[in-house]
Amino acid sequence: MVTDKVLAPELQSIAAKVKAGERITDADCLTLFEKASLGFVGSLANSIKERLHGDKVFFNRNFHIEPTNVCVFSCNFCSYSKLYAQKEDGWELTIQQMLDMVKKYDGKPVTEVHIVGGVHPKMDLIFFADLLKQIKAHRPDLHIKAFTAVEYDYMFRKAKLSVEDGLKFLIEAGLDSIPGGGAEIFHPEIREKICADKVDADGWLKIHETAHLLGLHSNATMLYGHIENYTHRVDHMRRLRELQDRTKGFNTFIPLKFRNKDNDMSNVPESTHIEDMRLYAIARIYLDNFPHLKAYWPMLGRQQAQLSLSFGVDDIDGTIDDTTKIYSMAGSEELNPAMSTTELVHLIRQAKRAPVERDTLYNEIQNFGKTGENVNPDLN
Ligand code: V47
Ligand code: SF4
Repeated sequence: MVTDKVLAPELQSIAAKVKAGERITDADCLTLFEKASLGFVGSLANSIKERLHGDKVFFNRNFHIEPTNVCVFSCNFCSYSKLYAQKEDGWELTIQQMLDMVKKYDGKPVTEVHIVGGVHPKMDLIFFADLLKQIKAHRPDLHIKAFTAVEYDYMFRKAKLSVEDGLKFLIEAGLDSIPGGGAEIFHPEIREKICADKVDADGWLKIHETAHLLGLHSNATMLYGHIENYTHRVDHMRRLRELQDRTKGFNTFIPLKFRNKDNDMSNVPESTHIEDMRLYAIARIYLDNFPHLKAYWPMLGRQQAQLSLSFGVDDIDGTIDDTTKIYSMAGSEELNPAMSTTELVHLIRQAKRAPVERDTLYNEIQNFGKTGENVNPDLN
């Protein structure tokens, strides 16, 4: 428990708000970043997580398709992309190759495909609509979570379509929801230094708002732990909280820890584990209108992801099945990210939580229960 007596008055006031279920202000959030210990924010965040979800921790059975790593943009933190001019180093998958990847999962209980990649000038709206249609025709029950706001912005501008018309076109083709990538840090002071040439904050937020108004759900990310300071983090989360107040369309907030291998920011040190956990906890406290907080284990590493379950996190993404390269190329210790359902269940149970398999929209598929309960012989 948090003991009010030994706390600075501003921390006492924040603790009182959290206990009463009240929203904290931007200034409170900054105070937490500047002054609060890991134990203090962790205890508050865990109480919020338990109020929302009890001892449940969610995961899903999913795989990724990365259509290309060729990209017209040049984000300084990106270890993954190859410029269009040097595309001999990159890959470009055909629709048939991507469909074959989907077919590999025939008869397997995956519920989601996550499609995201570089921004290739020749892969346009028609190409991707065709991809979505063919995936849906082959496996109608597979949820397609596809393309970041950065990819949409480029695709729709090239097709000379409004965001609304472009999204409607892709929904018609089979799009089910939108992942949270491309948000990075919204504040222009930082955005101009790390990813100057891609969609700006207003463009990113407009695409998500339009998607929400069309009935889609989406996620939101924040790339943290590089050259941003605490006020930039608060600004980023404020913009997300404001949009969520209007639309309620976000499912999950996903902080993404900056990894510094083989990119133009390799001189910037990575954040410490303590700062990582403090950030998860503060995000859980501040983003009171986000139902879920995700620790993306391929990026954070499985042990840190497990630890984050005590700091407000209620979701650790999914099985992945070694189908993403973004993080291994950027220096994550997870070189071939794949976890069987058995491993995910075990990892969550070790943290004394109850693993719950969900679909993309957080409908519960199976509650495996805490250690020793509901042991299912068919975990894989
Ligand atoms: O936008 C790129 C990040 C994101 C690095 O919605 C890096 O469920 C750290 O958004 N260090 C794409 N991060 C991935 C993404 C995502 C991942 C998992 C789940 C979901 C979801 C979304 O990857 C990019 C960028 O922020 N990224 N390079 C790097 N060096
Ligand atoms: Fe391209 Fe995305 Fe990498 Fe930026 S982060 S260079 S948009 S692949």
